[in-house]
Amino acid sequence: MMKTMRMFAAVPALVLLLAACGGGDGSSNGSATDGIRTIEITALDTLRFEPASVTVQAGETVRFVVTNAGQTVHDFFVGTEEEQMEHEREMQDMGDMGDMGHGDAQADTQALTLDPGETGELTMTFEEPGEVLYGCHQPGHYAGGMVGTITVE
Ligand SMILES: [Cu+2]
Repeated sequence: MMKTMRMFAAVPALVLLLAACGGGDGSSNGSATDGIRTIEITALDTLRFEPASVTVQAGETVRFVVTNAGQTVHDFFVGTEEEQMEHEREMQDMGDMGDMGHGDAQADTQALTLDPGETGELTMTFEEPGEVLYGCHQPGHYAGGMVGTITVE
């Protein structure tokens, strides 16, 4: 869809737009109203995401708004099962460096690390039908079942 592609291109430009416009155009301030669907997800200390599964359309750009409702740090890492396993290994290798250690650039666009009570946003486009996962890679969480499924139709 043309609309989807336009929105995807607009995301990196948002900071520039905000800097340049300074809020003169109040009627169109909203990336939130520009057709990007928002999916709210809550991370819980029971090592679960609520909801545990979501469905998106192929080519659709969605904004995940993730709230950590727990008392401990949780991650929201989006990737295939393979990427989840790889990320899990990386996190284990980093050991005590812990949550500040997401070294690779890829993780920066696919992952949030949320303190207790914190809410973060991740805007992504899923191009191909299939199954993608969102997992928490704090120690023991992914193994404990803290993973959800994104079905791309
Ligand atoms: Cu977690």
